Amino acid sequence: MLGGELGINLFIKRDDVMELALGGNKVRKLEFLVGDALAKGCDTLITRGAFHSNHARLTAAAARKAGLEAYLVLTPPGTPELQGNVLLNALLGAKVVLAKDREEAIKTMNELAEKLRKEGKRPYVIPGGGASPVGVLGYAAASLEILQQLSERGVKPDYIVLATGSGGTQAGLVLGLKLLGAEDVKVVGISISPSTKEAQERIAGLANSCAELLGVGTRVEPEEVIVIDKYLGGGYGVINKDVVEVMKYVARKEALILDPVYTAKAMQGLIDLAQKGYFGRGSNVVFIHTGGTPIIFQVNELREYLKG
Ligand code: 5PA
Repeated sequence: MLGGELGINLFIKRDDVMELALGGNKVRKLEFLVGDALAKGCDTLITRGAFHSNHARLTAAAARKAGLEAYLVLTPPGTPELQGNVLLNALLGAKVVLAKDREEAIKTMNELAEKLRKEGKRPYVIPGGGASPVGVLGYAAASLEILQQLSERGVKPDYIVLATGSGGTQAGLVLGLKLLGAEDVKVVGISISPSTKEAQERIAGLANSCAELLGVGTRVEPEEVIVIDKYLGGGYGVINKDVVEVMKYVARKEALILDPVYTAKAMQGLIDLAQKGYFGRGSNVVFIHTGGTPIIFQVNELREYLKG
Protein backbone atom coordinates (compact mmCIF):
# COMPACT_ATOMS: atom_id res chain seq x y z
CA MET A 1 0.00 0.00 0.00
CA LEU A 2 1.10 3.55 -0.69
CA GLY A 3 1.24 4.65 2.97
CA GLY A 4 3.33 1.58 3.92
CA GLU A 5 5.83 2.33 1.17
CA LEU A 6 6.15 5.90 2.42
CA GLY A 7 6.49 4.91 6.10
CA ILE A 8 3.35 6.80 7.16
CA ASN A 9 -0.26 5.92 7.97
CA LEU A 10 -2.00 7.43 4.99
CA PHE A 11 -5.71 8.24 5.06
CA ILE A 12 -7.49 9.60 2.01
CA LYS A 13 -10.51 11.86 2.41
CA ARG A 14 -12.51 11.16 -0.74
CA ASP A 15 -14.02 14.55 -1.51
CA ASP A 16 -13.82 13.48 -5.15
CA VAL A 17 -16.73 11.13 -4.47
CA MET A 18 -19.83 13.19 -3.95
CA GLU A 19 -23.38 13.31 -5.12
CA LEU A 20 -23.25 16.58 -7.06
CA ALA A 21 -21.99 16.40 -10.67
CA LEU A 22 -18.83 14.32 -10.12
CA GLY A 23 -17.89 16.01 -6.84
CA GLY A 24 -14.86 17.88 -5.57
CA ASN A 25 -13.92 20.39 -2.88
CA LYS A 26 -16.04 23.14 -4.40
CA VAL A 27 -19.23 21.31 -3.42
CA ARG A 28 -18.61 22.08 0.25
CA LYS A 29 -18.07 25.78 -0.47
CA LEU A 30 -21.08 25.97 -2.77
CA GLU A 31 -23.31 24.44 -0.12
CA PHE A 32 -22.88 27.67 1.85
CA LEU A 33 -22.57 30.04 -1.12
CA VAL A 34 -25.82 28.84 -2.72
CA GLY A 35 -27.51 29.02 0.70
CA ASP A 36 -26.39 32.63 0.96
CA ALA A 37 -27.57 33.40 -2.60
CA LEU A 38 -31.01 31.89 -1.90
CA ALA A 39 -31.28 33.72 1.44
CA LYS A 40 -30.61 36.96 -0.43
CA GLY A 41 -33.29 36.16 -3.02
CA CYS A 42 -30.81 35.83 -5.91
CA ASP A 43 -31.73 34.00 -9.11
CA THR A 44 -28.41 33.80 -10.99
CA LEU A 45 -24.88 32.71 -10.04
CA ILE A 46 -21.88 34.27 -11.80
CA THR A 47 -18.35 32.98 -11.36
CA ARG A 48 -15.04 32.62 -13.17
CA GLY A 49 -12.25 30.10 -13.66
CA ALA A 50 -9.87 28.49 -16.12
CA PHE A 51 -11.31 26.42 -18.98
CA HIS A 52 -10.61 23.31 -16.90
CA SER A 53 -12.15 24.88 -13.77
CA ASN A 54 -13.87 22.41 -11.45
CA HIS A 55 -15.31 25.32 -9.54
CA ALA A 56 -17.05 26.60 -12.67
CA ARG A 57 -18.54 23.17 -13.46
CA LEU A 58 -19.75 22.72 -9.89
CA THR A 59 -21.20 26.24 -9.76
CA ALA A 60 -23.20 25.39 -12.90
CA ALA A 61 -24.34 22.14 -11.26
CA ALA A 62 -25.20 23.73 -7.90
CA ALA A 63 -27.17 26.44 -9.69
CA ARG A 64 -29.26 23.83 -11.52
CA LYS A 65 -29.94 21.89 -8.34
CA ALA A 66 -31.16 25.08 -6.65
CA GLY A 67 -33.21 26.25 -9.66
CA LEU A 68 -30.86 29.14 -10.52
CA GLU A 69 -29.16 30.26 -13.74
CA ALA A 70 -25.36 30.16 -14.04
CA TYR A 71 -22.90 32.32 -15.99
CA LEU A 72 -19.29 31.15 -16.18
CA VAL A 73 -16.53 33.51 -17.30
CA LEU A 74 -13.74 31.24 -18.52
CA THR A 75 -10.12 32.02 -19.39
CA PRO A 76 -6.89 30.25 -20.32
CA PRO A 77 -5.09 28.09 -19.27
CA GLY A 78 -6.82 25.07 -20.70
CA THR A 79 -8.82 24.59 -23.85
CA PRO A 80 -12.38 25.65 -24.74
CA GLU A 81 -12.90 22.36 -26.64
CA LEU A 82 -15.96 20.38 -25.62
CA GLN A 83 -14.15 17.96 -23.32
CA GLY A 84 -13.98 17.33 -19.59
CA ASN A 85 -15.35 20.20 -17.51
CA VAL A 86 -16.17 22.31 -20.59
CA LEU A 87 -18.36 19.48 -21.87
CA LEU A 88 -20.07 19.17 -18.49
CA ASN A 89 -20.72 22.95 -18.45
CA ALA A 90 -22.49 22.57 -21.81
CA LEU A 91 -24.45 19.57 -20.56
CA LEU A 92 -25.59 21.57 -17.54
CA GLY A 93 -26.64 24.43 -19.81
CA ALA A 94 -24.43 27.05 -18.21
CA LYS A 95 -23.96 30.31 -20.11
CA VAL A 96 -20.26 30.60 -20.93
CA VAL A 97 -18.52 33.93 -21.56
CA LEU A 98 -14.86 33.94 -22.62
CA ALA A 99 -12.22 36.34 -21.29
CA LYS A 100 -8.51 36.61 -21.99
CA ASP A 101 -7.18 36.57 -18.43
CA ARG A 102 -8.06 36.84 -14.74
CA GLU A 103 -8.32 40.67 -14.72
CA GLU A 104 -10.61 40.75 -17.74
CA ALA A 105 -12.69 37.92 -16.19
CA ILE A 106 -13.24 39.89 -12.96
CA LYS A 107 -14.26 42.98 -14.96
CA THR A 108 -16.57 40.87 -17.14
CA MET A 109 -18.25 39.32 -14.08
CA ASN A 110 -18.99 42.75 -12.62
CA GLU A 111 -20.27 44.14 -15.92
CA LEU A 112 -22.45 41.09 -16.42
CA ALA A 113 -23.90 41.44 -12.91
CA GLU A 114 -24.66 45.12 -13.63
CA LYS A 115 -26.37 44.27 -16.93
CA LEU A 116 -28.48 41.52 -15.32
CA ARG A 117 -29.49 43.86 -12.48
CA LYS A 118 -30.70 46.39 -15.06
CA GLU A 119 -32.78 43.60 -16.62
CA GLY A 120 -34.43 42.99 -13.24
CA LYS A 121 -32.42 39.87 -12.37
CA ARG A 122 -30.73 39.24 -9.00
CA PRO A 123 -27.19 38.02 -9.64
CA TYR A 124 -24.86 36.59 -6.97
CA VAL A 125 -21.18 36.94 -7.88
CA ILE A 126 -18.89 34.20 -6.56
CA PRO A 127 -15.14 34.94 -6.66
CA GLY A 128 -12.80 32.48 -8.41
CA GLY A 129 -12.59 29.18 -6.55
CA GLY A 130 -15.45 30.20 -4.25
CA ALA A 131 -12.79 31.89 -2.10
CA SER A 132 -15.01 34.14 -0.01
CA PRO A 133 -15.71 34.23 3.74
CA VAL A 134 -18.97 32.35 3.11
CA GLY A 135 -17.26 29.73 0.92
CA VAL A 136 -14.59 29.16 3.58
CA LEU A 137 -17.32 27.90 5.94
CA GLY A 138 -17.47 24.69 3.88
CA TYR A 139 -14.06 23.45 4.97
CA ALA A 140 -14.34 24.85 8.48
CA ALA A 141 -17.26 22.42 8.80
CA ALA A 142 -15.29 19.69 7.00
CA SER A 143 -12.51 19.87 9.60
CA LEU A 144 -15.00 18.63 12.20
CA GLU A 145 -16.14 15.83 9.89
CA ILE A 146 -12.54 14.71 9.34
CA LEU A 147 -11.71 14.68 13.06
CA GLN A 148 -14.92 12.81 13.85
CA GLN A 149 -14.42 10.16 11.17
CA LEU A 150 -10.86 9.54 12.33
CA SER A 151 -11.77 9.52 16.00
CA GLU A 152 -14.34 6.76 15.27
CA ARG A 153 -11.30 4.69 14.25
CA GLY A 154 -9.26 5.79 17.25
CA VAL A 155 -6.95 7.90 15.06
CA LYS A 156 -5.64 11.39 15.75
CA PRO A 157 -4.28 13.06 12.63
CA ASP A 158 -0.83 14.66 12.64
CA TYR A 159 -0.99 16.23 9.16
CA ILE A 160 -3.60 17.11 6.55
CA VAL A 161 -2.17 17.54 3.04
CA LEU A 162 -4.05 19.11 0.13
CA ALA A 163 -3.72 21.05 -3.12
CA THR A 164 -3.94 24.80 -2.53
CA GLY A 165 -4.99 27.31 -5.19
CA SER A 166 -7.41 30.12 -4.35
CA GLY A 167 -6.88 29.19 -0.69
CA GLY A 168 -10.46 28.80 0.54
CA THR A 169 -10.12 25.10 1.31
CA GLN A 170 -6.99 25.49 3.42
CA ALA A 171 -8.37 28.62 5.12
CA GLY A 172 -11.46 26.69 6.20
CA LEU A 173 -9.42 23.77 7.54
CA VAL A 174 -6.96 25.97 9.45
CA LEU A 175 -9.77 28.04 10.98
CA GLY A 176 -11.97 25.02 11.72
CA LEU A 177 -9.17 23.12 13.48
CA LYS A 178 -8.32 26.19 15.53
CA LEU A 179 -11.95 26.63 16.57
CA LEU A 180 -12.02 22.97 17.62
CA GLY A 181 -8.84 23.36 19.69
CA ALA A 182 -7.00 21.03 17.29
CA GLU A 183 -4.39 23.47 15.93
CA ASP A 184 -1.68 20.87 16.59
CA VAL A 185 -2.93 19.13 13.43
CA LYS A 186 -0.70 20.65 10.75
CA VAL A 187 -2.39 21.57 7.48
CA VAL A 188 0.13 21.41 4.63
CA GLY A 189 -0.96 23.12 1.43
CA ILE A 190 0.86 22.11 -1.73
CA SER A 191 0.54 25.13 -4.00
CA ILE A 192 -0.63 24.55 -7.55
CA SER A 193 -0.26 28.24 -8.44
CA PRO A 194 0.53 31.00 -5.86
CA SER A 195 3.90 31.54 -4.18
CA THR A 196 4.15 30.50 -0.52
CA LYS A 197 4.04 34.11 0.70
CA GLU A 198 1.09 35.09 -1.48
CA ALA A 199 -0.84 31.96 -0.42
CA GLN A 200 -0.07 32.43 3.30
CA GLU A 201 -1.42 35.99 3.20
CA ARG A 202 -4.48 35.09 1.19
CA ILE A 203 -5.32 32.08 3.40
CA ALA A 204 -4.88 34.01 6.67
CA GLY A 205 -7.02 36.85 5.26
CA LEU A 206 -9.80 34.45 4.22
CA ALA A 207 -9.69 32.59 7.55
CA ASN A 208 -9.90 35.88 9.48
CA SER A 209 -12.78 37.25 7.45
CA CYS A 210 -14.63 33.95 7.94
CA ALA A 211 -13.96 34.16 11.70
CA GLU A 212 -15.48 37.66 11.65
CA LEU A 213 -18.51 36.34 9.82
CA LEU A 214 -18.90 33.71 12.55
CA GLY A 215 -18.46 36.37 15.22
CA VAL A 216 -15.49 34.63 16.87
CA GLY A 217 -12.28 36.33 17.94
CA THR A 218 -9.98 33.64 16.48
CA ARG A 219 -7.10 34.98 14.35
CA VAL A 220 -4.83 33.22 11.89
CA GLU A 221 -1.43 34.81 11.15
CA PRO A 222 0.17 34.29 7.72
CA GLU A 223 3.28 32.72 9.34
CA GLU A 224 1.14 29.98 10.90
CA VAL A 225 -0.04 28.82 7.48
CA ILE A 226 2.08 26.07 5.87
CA VAL A 227 2.23 26.29 2.08
CA ILE A 228 4.93 24.67 -0.06
CA ASP A 229 5.40 26.08 -3.55
CA LYS A 230 8.07 23.61 -4.70
CA TYR A 231 5.76 21.36 -6.70
CA LEU A 232 4.33 23.85 -9.20
CA GLY A 233 5.95 21.86 -12.00
CA GLY A 234 6.21 24.72 -14.48
CA GLY A 235 3.17 26.64 -13.22
CA TYR A 236 -0.61 26.51 -12.99
CA GLY A 237 -2.14 24.06 -15.43
CA VAL A 238 1.24 23.00 -16.83
CA ILE A 239 1.42 19.22 -17.09
CA ASN A 240 4.81 17.55 -17.08
CA LYS A 241 6.07 13.99 -17.21
CA ASP A 242 6.72 13.78 -13.45
CA VAL A 243 3.10 14.64 -12.66
CA VAL A 244 1.92 11.95 -15.07
CA GLU A 245 4.30 9.48 -13.39
CA VAL A 246 2.65 10.28 -10.03
CA MET A 247 -0.78 9.70 -11.60
CA LYS A 248 0.37 6.33 -12.99
CA TYR A 249 2.05 5.28 -9.73
CA VAL A 250 -0.99 6.02 -7.56
CA ALA A 251 -3.44 4.54 -10.09
CA ARG A 252 -1.42 1.32 -10.24
CA LYS A 253 -0.79 1.10 -6.49
CA GLU A 254 -4.21 2.11 -5.11
CA ALA A 255 -6.53 2.41 -8.15
CA LEU A 256 -6.80 6.03 -7.08
CA ILE A 257 -7.41 8.43 -9.96
CA LEU A 258 -5.80 11.86 -9.59
CA ASP A 259 -6.02 14.85 -11.93
CA PRO A 260 -2.90 16.47 -13.43
CA VAL A 261 -3.65 20.11 -12.45
CA TYR A 262 -4.38 19.83 -8.71
CA THR A 263 -4.41 16.49 -6.91
CA ALA A 264 -1.45 14.82 -8.66
CA LYS A 265 0.76 17.82 -7.86
CA ALA A 266 -0.38 17.67 -4.23
CA MET A 267 0.34 13.94 -4.14
CA GLN A 268 3.75 14.54 -5.70
CA GLY A 269 4.44 16.89 -2.79
CA LEU A 270 3.17 14.39 -0.22
CA ILE A 271 5.31 11.57 -1.64
CA ASP A 272 8.44 13.72 -1.82
CA LEU A 273 7.94 15.11 1.69
CA ALA A 274 7.36 11.60 3.08
CA GLN A 275 10.51 10.31 1.37
CA LYS A 276 12.49 13.19 2.86
CA GLY A 277 11.21 12.36 6.38
CA TYR A 278 9.13 15.55 6.74
CA PHE A 279 6.23 13.76 8.45
CA GLY A 280 8.18 11.44 10.72
CA ARG A 281 7.79 7.63 10.56
CA GLY A 282 4.38 6.30 11.54
CA SER A 283 2.68 9.73 11.41
CA ASN A 284 -1.03 9.86 10.64
CA VAL A 285 -1.31 11.81 7.39
CA VAL A 286 -4.63 12.66 5.74
CA PHE A 287 -4.57 13.47 2.03
CA ILE A 288 -7.68 15.31 0.89
CA HIS A 289 -8.62 14.17 -2.59
CA THR A 290 -10.19 17.45 -3.66
CA GLY A 291 -11.61 16.10 -6.95
CA GLY A 292 -10.87 17.35 -10.45
CA THR A 293 -11.41 14.00 -12.15
CA PRO A 294 -13.07 15.44 -15.32
CA ILE A 295 -9.79 17.21 -16.13
CA ILE A 296 -8.20 13.90 -17.11
CA PHE A 297 -10.62 13.83 -20.05
CA GLN A 298 -9.75 17.39 -21.03
CA VAL A 299 -6.00 17.71 -21.36
CA ASN A 300 -4.31 16.61 -24.56
CA GLU A 301 -0.84 16.54 -22.94
CA LEU A 302 -1.93 13.68 -20.70
CA ARG A 303 -3.00 11.63 -23.72
CA GLU A 304 0.36 12.31 -25.38
CA TYR A 305 2.34 11.25 -22.30
CA LEU A 306 0.34 8.05 -21.91
CA LYS A 307 0.85 7.15 -25.59
CA GLY A 308 4.59 7.69 -25.41
C1 5PA B 1 -8.99 23.25 -6.61
C2 5PA B 1 -9.30 24.67 -7.01
P1 5PA B 1 -8.65 26.11 -3.31
O1 5PA B 1 -8.93 26.94 -4.52
O2 5PA B 1 -9.73 26.14 -2.30
O3 5PA B 1 -7.31 26.41 -2.75
O4 5PA B 1 -8.63 24.60 -3.81
C3 5PA B 1 -7.61 24.14 -4.65
C4 5PA B 1 -8.14 23.03 -5.51
N1 5PA B 1 -8.26 20.69 -5.88
C5 5PA B 1 -7.80 21.73 -5.18
C6 5PA B 1 -9.09 20.84 -6.92
C7 5PA B 1 -9.52 19.64 -7.66
C8 5PA B 1 -9.50 22.13 -7.31
O5 5PA B 1 -10.32 22.28 -8.36
N2 5PA B 1 -9.87 24.89 -8.24
C9 5PA B 1 -10.10 26.19 -8.81
C10 5PA B 1 -11.11 25.99 -9.95
O6 5PA B 1 -11.44 26.98 -10.63
O7 5PA B 1 -11.57 24.84 -10.12
C11 5PA B 1 -10.17 27.35 -8.03
C12 5PA B 1 -9.05 27.15 -8.93
